[in-house]
Amino acid sequence: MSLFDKFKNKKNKEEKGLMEPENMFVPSELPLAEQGETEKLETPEMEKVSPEPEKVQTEALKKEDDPLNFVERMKKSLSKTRENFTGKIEALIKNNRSLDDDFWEDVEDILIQADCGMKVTMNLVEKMKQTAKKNKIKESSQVLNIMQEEIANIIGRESMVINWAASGPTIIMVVGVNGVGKTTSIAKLAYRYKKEGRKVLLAAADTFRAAAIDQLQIWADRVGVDMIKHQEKADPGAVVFDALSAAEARKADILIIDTAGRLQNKVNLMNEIGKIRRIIERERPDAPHEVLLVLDATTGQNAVSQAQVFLEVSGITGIVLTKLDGTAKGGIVLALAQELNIPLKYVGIGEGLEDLRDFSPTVFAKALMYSDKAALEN
Ligand SMILES: Nc1nc2c(ncn2[C@@H]2O[C@H](COP(=O)(O)OP(=O)(O)O)[C@@H](O)[C@H]2O)c(=O)[nH]1
Ligand SMILES: [Mg+2]
Repeated sequence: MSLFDKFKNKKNKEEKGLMEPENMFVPSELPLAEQGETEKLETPEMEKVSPEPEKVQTEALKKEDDPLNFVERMKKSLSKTRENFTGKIEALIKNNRSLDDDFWEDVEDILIQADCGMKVTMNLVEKMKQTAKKNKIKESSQVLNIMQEEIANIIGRESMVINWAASGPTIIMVVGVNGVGKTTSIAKLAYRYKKEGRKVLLAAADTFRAAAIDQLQIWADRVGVDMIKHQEKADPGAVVFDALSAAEARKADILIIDTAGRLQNKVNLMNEIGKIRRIIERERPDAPHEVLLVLDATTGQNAVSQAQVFLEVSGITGIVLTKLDGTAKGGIVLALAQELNIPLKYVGIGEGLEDLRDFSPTVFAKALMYSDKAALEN
């Protein structure tokens, strides 16, 4: 049985409801611990995902001077995915020069392994077959070009920008489970908007641990923007309320709100996000202007399940996909585009302040599919 068939079987089981729904989510990232067991939640695993500010700052300083251009930088950060995806297709082309059924089946397996997901794989291979037929292509070596175009088509819309407020501060809420890169992405966004000449204010509404507030403060100082904070365990709603007034009073152009990603359980987490949202809506009927869901590319298909949970409750307007640099599972970009009707707005490609880029389908497809010509020759 090919890998693709196995996947199909699994998918059929899911569709028939044979799998436990909790298997679809990532329990380790949203633990269903008992209420009040806060001690238990402060696990070493949590420490592992928090950056050491010193190290991050030095890294950031180094990377700010990165001379590589956009496509080159993207190529570099996608190198693991490229190896696992385009590299394997190149190897296949070398071994199978004709576009027969075996060839397409092997392409399917490669796409599944790169976390493109079932729908994308079926869709992509079907489109490639059609194009190959239409253009009377017989040689497998031409498949890479077709694929690059089809990938850009699947991902769709080009350069989705932020929905700026017509007047007053633009309010951006940032949500996602613990460790995905919310705080780091907020720092990167703040850095970028400040560089564009906008006045940025941050709100530390992840009051779950003192360290989370400190971490955002370090970034705020580093970038040189103001931040509104309360004590650890304070009501996040109160932080947001204060931040909204401060944003008006200080004539900020943009307020970015950090939120907690780990509460006692999923219901608590969603309630807290809902509450913050309602406070924003009450104070500013036109806001929040963006609710950005941060997803970690290294979690592969789990990122899709996470997104589905958040989509149910929090009115997500865009996705920030982090850690593309650290994964061979970059096919997740395609799965997210296909499965969710939410634009991928930014991608994280490193730990430095400049390592957050506007997402462009064509640049992504180009960086992923660039062909190492030598690899195709003998
Ligand atoms: N390599 C890489 N690491 C990242 C990226 N974004 C975030 N991280 C790291 O992921 C870890 C968790 O980030 P953090 O912002 O604390 O996550 P949060 O819990 O969602 O706020 C930190 O070590 C970050 O440096 C990225 O795009 N690439
Ligand atoms: Mg955080």
